[in-house]
Amino acid sequence: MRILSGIQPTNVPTLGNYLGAMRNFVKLQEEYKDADILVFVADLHSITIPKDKSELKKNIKNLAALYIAVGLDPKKTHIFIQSEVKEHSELSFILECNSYIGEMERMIQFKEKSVKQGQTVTTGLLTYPCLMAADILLYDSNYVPVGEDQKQHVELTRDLAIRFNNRFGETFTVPEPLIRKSGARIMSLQDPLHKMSKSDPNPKGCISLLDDINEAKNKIRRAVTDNLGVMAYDKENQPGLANLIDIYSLLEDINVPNILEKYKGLGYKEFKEDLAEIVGKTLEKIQTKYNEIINSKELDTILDEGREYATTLARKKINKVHKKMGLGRN
Ligand code: ATP
Ligand code: LTN
Repeated sequence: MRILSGIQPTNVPTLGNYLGAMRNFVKLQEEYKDADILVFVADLHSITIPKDKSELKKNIKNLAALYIAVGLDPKKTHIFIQSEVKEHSELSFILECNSYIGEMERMIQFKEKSVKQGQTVTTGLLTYPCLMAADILLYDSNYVPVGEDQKQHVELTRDLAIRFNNRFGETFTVPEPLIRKSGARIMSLQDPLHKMSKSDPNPKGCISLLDDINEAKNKIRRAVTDNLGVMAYDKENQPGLANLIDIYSLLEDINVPNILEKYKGLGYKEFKEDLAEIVGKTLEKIQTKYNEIINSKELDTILDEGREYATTLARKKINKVHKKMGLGRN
């Protein structure tokens, strides 16, 4: 059984990325001991919206180091950089030729992101789901852990796999998305109706995994709540507080009723102070490991191993695809 996922290296990952994605990869590593797990840095995906060269370089390396810093064990999980395995681009083009423009235009993420881009929407932003399908299908992935927002792309991947198999004969495994119910959506600390996002222009709303620890704690202390003053979990009327309770619950592995019981009769201040400490400790642990690895030879060795492992699997699959379709001489 194979599990595969990736994250785009745009800015530094946030506490939302950690709780909604990265930490789940670590859990899967423990839960599915026999699975073959591949986790990659989706750098080709990130250039669908043009990026500054040196920023991109830095973010790619940071994300790779953070995968290890949050607990991915390179002995169990193969970690690699997407653009270093050329077969991703190769299969992506082939899938573009087996999909329809209408299918791409229907993707919710394309609609949302293209509105934001105005006149400068790249062709790559439109064909992005074919690249994501290539990432998944190259490795016969059975399960793809993603957030709710990526479900539609995995469903499209299934359609493309089934279509290709019907047309050219059995070639690809049809994957399934793996979506966790809790921790799916961490909200901005300044605007709890919007999700915490790496590209949020307001840095106070978002905690990055590499934030200065004291600054991060202050962001929790200053998080927007409400003036009701009652410790309750009410997403509609107290969305800011509910978001903080979610973060607390996920980081400490305590359920919501137990948190409410613990802080019954106390003010937000005590609760926020404790949460600030918890967030601080989490970041400290991650950053200690990150600092150890970021400039080490070990990181390069891990990424080399990941690239070699992925390339072997991907090359085999591409050769099969060429044969099935009649490309090349063999
Ligand atoms: P961007 O702002 O660049 O679009 P993002 O921070 O929204 O980025 P993505 O790169 O789109 O994050 O997502 C990486 C992974 O993190 C996905 O699996 C996504 O579902 C998850 N994720 C992103 N933001 C959150 C959040 N606020 N809460 C929980 N999970 C999140
Ligand atoms: N599109 C995803 C990142 C991503 C991915 C993948 C996730 C690229 N390729 C393959 C799972 C499988 C995102 O923006 N979060």
